[in-house]
Amino acid sequence: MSRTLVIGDIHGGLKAVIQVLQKAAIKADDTLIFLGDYVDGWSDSPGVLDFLIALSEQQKCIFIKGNHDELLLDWLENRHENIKEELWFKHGGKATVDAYLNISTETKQKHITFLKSLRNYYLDAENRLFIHAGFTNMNGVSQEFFPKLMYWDRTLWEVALCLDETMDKNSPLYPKRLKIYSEIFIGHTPVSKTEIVPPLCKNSVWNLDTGAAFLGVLTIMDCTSKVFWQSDELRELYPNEIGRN
Ligand SMILES: [Mn+2]
Repeated sequence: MSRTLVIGDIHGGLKAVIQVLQKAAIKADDTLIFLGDYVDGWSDSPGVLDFLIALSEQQKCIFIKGNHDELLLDWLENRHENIKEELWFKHGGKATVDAYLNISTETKQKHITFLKSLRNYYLDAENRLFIHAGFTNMNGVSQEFFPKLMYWDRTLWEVALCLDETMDKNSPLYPKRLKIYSEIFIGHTPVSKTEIVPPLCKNSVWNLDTGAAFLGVLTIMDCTSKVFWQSDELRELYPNEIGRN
């Protein structure tokens, strides 16, 4: 039977993506939904993009946009002069800039095309929402007034985390944002930056960012059965690097 699998924030960790797809024994009829933040952190950001582009030619892949993916697109297109002063440079961008030193113009153009094709969110037939960070509009993503929040927001996860799980859904105090979709799958805000943890579900919001950019691992999960597989620690896969630590 074909599956739908969701993958958390990769952050340049190509070896980890290859590993989790193998562990999950991906088949050609599986649908893969990537939650964004493909780049910045470990040294393989261009390699991750090449890998994802090639993979999408073999099977159905849905690529969501992360904030780091937009930051890279901006850099690739606009070539900032004082890049070292930017916050992006300090938050994983330096490894990306270094990695692009040896990448051809043709490949960069391919990556620009890919980064421009990323979608802000994906809603499936079962009313499950896949989005990098969150949204703020109480009527859902189609009404979001500030689209960038779909890959920058942290309030959706904060609300899901702090909400008492015993609260009655019919209570007037129950957050409207958590009643629109059957489930929401996000990345962006690591469940942990310091240890290996499973993906975390709070009030039907699944957070798949298990800290691959930091001291954690990369996670892939079957959206229906909730069975998941994780990579080795990224600091072991890239022993001579620091990632975003
Ligand atoms: Mn992010």
